Amino acid sequence: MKIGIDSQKAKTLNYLILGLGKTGLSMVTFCVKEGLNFIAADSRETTPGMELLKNKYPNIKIYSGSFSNLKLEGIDIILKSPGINLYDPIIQRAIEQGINILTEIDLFFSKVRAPVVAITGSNGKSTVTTLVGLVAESEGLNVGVGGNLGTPMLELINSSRDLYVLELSSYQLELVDDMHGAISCILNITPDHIDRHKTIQNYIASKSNILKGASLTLLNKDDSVVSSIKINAENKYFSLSDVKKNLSSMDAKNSNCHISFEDGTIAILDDIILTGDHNLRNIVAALKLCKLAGLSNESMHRAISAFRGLPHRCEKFLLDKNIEFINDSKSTNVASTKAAIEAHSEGNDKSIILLLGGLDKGQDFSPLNDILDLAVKKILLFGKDAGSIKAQLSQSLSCEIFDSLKQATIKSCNLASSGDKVLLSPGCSSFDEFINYEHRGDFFKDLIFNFFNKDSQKKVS
Ligand code: UMA
Ligand code: ADP
Repeated sequence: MKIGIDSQKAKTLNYLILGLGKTGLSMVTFCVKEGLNFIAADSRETTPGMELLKNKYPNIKIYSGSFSNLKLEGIDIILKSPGINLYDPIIQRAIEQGINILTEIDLFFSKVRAPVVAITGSNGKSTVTTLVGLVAESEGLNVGVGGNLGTPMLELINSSRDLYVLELSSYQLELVDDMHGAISCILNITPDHIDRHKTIQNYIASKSNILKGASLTLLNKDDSVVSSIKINAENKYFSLSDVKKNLSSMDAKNSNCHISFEDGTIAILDDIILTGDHNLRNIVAALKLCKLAGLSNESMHRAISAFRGLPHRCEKFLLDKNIEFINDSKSTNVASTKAAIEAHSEGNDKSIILLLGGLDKGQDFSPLNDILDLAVKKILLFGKDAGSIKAQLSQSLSCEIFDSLKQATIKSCNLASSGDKVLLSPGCSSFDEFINYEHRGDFFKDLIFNFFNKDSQKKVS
């Protein structure tokens, strides 16, 4: 049984904040503001967050170093950062000792009264969260947009907010049991983060927590895992197949292709800049969420028509020799690589040169074989797990292994000819070579611009 953080009792308890990254620091600020008794801990000896904390709050007690020596006596509640694994011995020890484990989500809902739209899924979270936020802004609302997207949710809290839009990861949702009337959405579920959650069932369970205590839920009817989740709240579905059915009938009548609700047209398809079915699916989900949140068709139309997509998600550049380069560095799982290939293939013309690799997180790459065979002329594998990925791909595919993304990219520049598409959609995490996916994508872009001696390049979306 969790202790409500807003109860009278809250100020009499002792809290332990675990992890001093972005989330940990936001929980420190929250606790200071609420006058709660706490200590903070990080398993690293020193972190940038720790230094910040020491300067800002010199009197706070900070523990640093292995959690195995951290005593839990006297602690009533642990406030866990998302990066700390549920299976970490300290969490298991706390559970055995009957200590309550809360997260930023519990703290967030103890303070927030404005409506909350909460979005999870294996892919598309950032795109859909951003889009819903842009529609709300276009409506003139004071909207807080963040969560896993970058700004910790506790930093968004402001009593003058009209709406919050949160991207939530499986790490953040792992322990959640009440979403306090949010409008919650699961976009899709495909295997990811199994190294963290141990089984796909645990991963699905974690994502499904977003539905607990929601007032309205929106699920993807076309996703077999998502559509079979049992729900108690009032549920709505979104479906690309339904939209496509409408599109083809409208096509037949030779009228404009558009996305409509019963009360009006929201978007003309030709005005949408993003490419690929996966993005159309994201747009449909975002629009349905906006509708559920009471936003107007006009604001949706304005925001959707202006949205150019986020950096590092199928970001396209047209360089010399009519070669298109696509930076999809945010692709860190097999499903997102598949979506990117599908979005950029035209029939079976095999015009794609794919850069794939990094840390494979134990994923199965064989589901890519069919689309690779159909649409990809050459696969340039790079990074730590290039060898094990190659072993899972069909032998008939043309693959070459490189030690680094740099080598693979230079090869792609030399190889590509007019009409080709060089696609960096690594399907893997980046930490073997880079700080994060942004670092990987920027590195790729710098390399190709230098190769073609371009100071500035023509961005096509
Ligand atoms: N730490 C420990 N022990 C551990 C693990 C971590 O002490 O066992 C410490 C680290 O030393 C570090 C701190 O915890 O000092 C980092 O905390 P964290 O890993 O929880 O990360 P934050 O800096 O708080 O950032 C988190 C999210 N990170 C993770 O979930 C890993 C960010 O998502 C999010 O943007 C941010 O909160 C704001 O909400 C990043 C991410 O990679 C982008 N998310 C994953 C994904 O998208 O796939 C889930
Ligand atoms: P997330 O926040 O869930 O990681 P993003 O919007 O940042 O989602 O996109 C991450 C990656 O997934 C990118 O490579 C993008 O092209 C791809 N992607 C986006 N939406 C979808 C979707 N609905 N299905 C599959 N892949 C997607």
